[in-house]
Amino acid sequence: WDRCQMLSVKGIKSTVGQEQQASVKDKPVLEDREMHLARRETEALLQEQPETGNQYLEDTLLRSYLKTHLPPKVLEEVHQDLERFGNRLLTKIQPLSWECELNPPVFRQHDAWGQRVDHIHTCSAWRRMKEISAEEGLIAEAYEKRYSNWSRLYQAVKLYLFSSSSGGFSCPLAMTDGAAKVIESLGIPGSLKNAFDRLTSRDPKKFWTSGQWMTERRGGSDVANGTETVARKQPDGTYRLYGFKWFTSAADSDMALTLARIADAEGQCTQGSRGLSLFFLRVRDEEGNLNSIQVQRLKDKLGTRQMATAELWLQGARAELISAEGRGVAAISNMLNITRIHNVIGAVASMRRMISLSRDYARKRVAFGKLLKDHPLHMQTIARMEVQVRGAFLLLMEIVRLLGLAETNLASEQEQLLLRLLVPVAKLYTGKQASAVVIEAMESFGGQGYMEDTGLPVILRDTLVLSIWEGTTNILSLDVLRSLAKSQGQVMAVFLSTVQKKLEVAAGTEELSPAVQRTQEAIRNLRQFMAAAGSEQELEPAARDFSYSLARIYTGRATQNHRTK
Ligand code: UCC
Repeated sequence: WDRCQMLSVKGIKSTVGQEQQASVKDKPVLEDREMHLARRETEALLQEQPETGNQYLEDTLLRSYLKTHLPPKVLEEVHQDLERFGNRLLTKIQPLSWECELNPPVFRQHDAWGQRVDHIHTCSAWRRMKEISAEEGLIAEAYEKRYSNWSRLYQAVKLYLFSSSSGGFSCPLAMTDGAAKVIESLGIPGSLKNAFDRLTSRDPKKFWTSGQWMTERRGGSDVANGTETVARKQPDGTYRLYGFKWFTSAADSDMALTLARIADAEGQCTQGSRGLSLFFLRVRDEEGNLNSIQVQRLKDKLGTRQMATAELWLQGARAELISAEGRGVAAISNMLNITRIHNVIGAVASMRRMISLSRDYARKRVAFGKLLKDHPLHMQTIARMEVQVRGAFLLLMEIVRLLGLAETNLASEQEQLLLRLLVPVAKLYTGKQASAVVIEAMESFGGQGYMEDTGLPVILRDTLVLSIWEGTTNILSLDVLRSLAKSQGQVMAVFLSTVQKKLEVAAGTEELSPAVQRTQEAIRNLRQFMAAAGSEQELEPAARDFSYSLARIYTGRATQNHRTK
């Protein structure tokens, strides 16, 4: 049917019926001619592949942001490293990423002789990604703080560039960063010094990645009621954990942080959030044997297939209590906030990658007698996506700038409050935004966007998870309300005054006036809504819309304030 359809579309009058009627004598001649035509037509359908060059050099917004904000000395060093890294990504790392996609992890529960081995086999490219992550200091950079408060932002920029070429390795890095942050916030106790050094190491032989085992069978969002894992204290002060972890990403990691309920002498546990404590554990011992853990199976996911996500039985896994008893959720929230920032990085990176490819394609692909870039409607669609990614990128930079200040004790109280609010706002907003933008960008390639071997569907699949893991859109909207309640409204006061002040600066530029006015109007609506809103319960149904408004107002003002240099 395809060949017949193709020939008739091109005005060649041939149908299967006619072909069947041709005499046996004529058949080879006809077939020859059709084959020839078909081949020629196929060749005419060949299209140039969309490509990107050095992702750092091509990202004008990123470069202008760094130029505007970084001190000159830092900029000089960072620029050199990022240019080199951009080349490494293009020539060495991107091919590995595709290898990871083509060789997903394989789980072998038993060996040939029936022995239980629970081996998760990962491909060499995946293991190479781990080494590269250490060599590039993708975690270390944030903890060495050699550029003081700018180190966090610099690390985020490297992760952003790495993200779309990482073959899914961004996920273990997110949790590794989160685990390092938790340990650092505990003051790096002696028993965790080795783990901290390894999580933040630049030596591939020493470097560890961490998992974050929070999700159990009864659900991923309601951690307080869903966690069944029990911790039993041992005579030596350590604990043994018994339970079933239902969704453990990067199951090939070296260590994990996890929540459990400590059983008392009668074996009773406190239910709810107050019963949860935080534990550190090694996944394997020095000999490579699992720490009383059994792997039930690997998850069959829509995307992030490069990464092993497993169901794990903890059958007395030896662990160390690292939070105060009953303070597990508060202690792991440091990890959550970091992984949520990584989620934003992933969202911005996937949008940026798809739009860069789409733009390149528009310069190469001819339709209706001219390049796509010369079709105004096509370019308007790309421009709209570009606005989205720019806003999201500037929101991300603002968050990591604030985080850098907080981590070097340079953040004011207002800046800390703003950071607390912006993390869930950015995570929930960009997660949804990225899915929409990536689908839109996919369409700009026509049917080719839907073809597996272009690699574009991989980006889509991996993007779709961003609104789900690390807190769904609604859970994060409630977290926004939680941050309001906990600060007794102070976060909103800081948010509004920050936006207002910055808008006054932007208002000085005439061409920005309509945009500034629209943002002012949005702020007025927000104020009215807040004045009319009652209790937190009454606010709940509006939590998502409210959070979206905060995201749009903040990105609107960030876009208006940033002048490309
Ligand atoms: O593991 C997963 C997949 C891993 C893959 C990671 C890769 C991602 C990067 C990708 C890169 C490309 S997914 C599992 C993720 N699970 C979640 O995100 C859980 C979602 N649920 C929540 O976030 C809930 O809101 C909970 C669990 C935090 C709610 O628990 P509680 O116990 O009801 O919370 P409370 O009672 O409100 O809070 C307990 C304490 C409070 O402190 P105190 O007691 O001092 O007032 C809160 O203020 O924790 C504090 N707290 C926080 N503090 C809670 N949330 C936060 C927060 N976000 N920031 C600061």
